Amino acid sequence: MKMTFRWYGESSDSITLRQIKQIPGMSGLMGVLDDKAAGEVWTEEEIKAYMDGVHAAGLECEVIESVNVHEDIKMGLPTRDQYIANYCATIRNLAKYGVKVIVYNFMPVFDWLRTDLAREIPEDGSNSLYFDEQELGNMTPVDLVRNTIDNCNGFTLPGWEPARLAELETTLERYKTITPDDLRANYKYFLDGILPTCEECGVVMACHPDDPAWPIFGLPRIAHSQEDYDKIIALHDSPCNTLCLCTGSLGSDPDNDIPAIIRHFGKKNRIGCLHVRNVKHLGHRKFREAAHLSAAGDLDMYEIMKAVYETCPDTYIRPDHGRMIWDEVGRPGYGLYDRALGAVYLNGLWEAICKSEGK
Ligand SMILES: [Mn+2]
Repeated sequence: MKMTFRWYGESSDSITLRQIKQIPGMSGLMGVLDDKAAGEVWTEEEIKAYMDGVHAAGLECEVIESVNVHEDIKMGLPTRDQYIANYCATIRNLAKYGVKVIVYNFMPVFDWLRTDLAREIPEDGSNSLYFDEQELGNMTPVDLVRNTIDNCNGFTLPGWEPARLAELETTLERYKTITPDDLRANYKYFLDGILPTCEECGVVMACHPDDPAWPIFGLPRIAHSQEDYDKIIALHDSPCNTLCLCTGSLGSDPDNDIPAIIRHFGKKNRIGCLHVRNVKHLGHRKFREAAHLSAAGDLDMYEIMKAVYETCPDTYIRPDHGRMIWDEVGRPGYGLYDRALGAVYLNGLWEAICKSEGK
């Protein structure tokens, strides 16, 4: 297992590579080129400049996140072929600089959704991302987007770029006629278009789950349960067609048994990487993000790490969204302190599991 950390790049992250390097047991990044719009080719020059900086800091970058899929691909528009060709070019360029896993999602319009980006946790005065479907009931999609952009402390969050959301109403209108099966058919077209390139370059695609793990605003969503992922894997049978198992996203639905899902896909060698974090259920479709420690939320982190150890021990893991603690100001969910605590905690569990197995 390699422990990694999400980093947005020098110009758009409050955290430095030096700080990341100082977290015990940190091997490298799950990186991203934050200024690239969905559908654009990531050029060799841009990737090289990013990688040179990462390597100079003594870190690796074998996983890249948020190579976003253009909306035209998800909607199955005729323009999709050009965007798929661009995506293949990006895969080739990333592979040249040592990338082994690309994390993406196939969620229509929105990336993750929350109704509050800084809900205070009464027990200790820290705050974290929060979702309550009842609060959402009074908001239109445009309200929610405005609310999210206004509360990001000046940072842009992945999937929430203002430019991408300019045509929000038109896009939402178009999706009204797209069923989950239509979306899956468009997904298959995308996978058929890119997976041969992945196989050729030795890169695996890892699909991030819907977050939260249920349909929102009537949009089709097809990646939030074991059953959904069985269907995704069946769309194009390739070892490069894997999932990014995000415990917090899938875990927002208490019906998802996370260790069982890890074992199911780990045994099939279909986990490309994991985001590991905890979540606290507060009622029906209502939750907040918790500290990584098992006792702080509703997921059993020991069982999660054990399932990884048993079925996909050579994977990449990163702590996921953290709380804001110790008066840190930063990108909601992506501060330094709580994610660093998460990483060392997960490394501690890993060491204990390895030693108890005599390794
Ligand atoms: Mn995640």
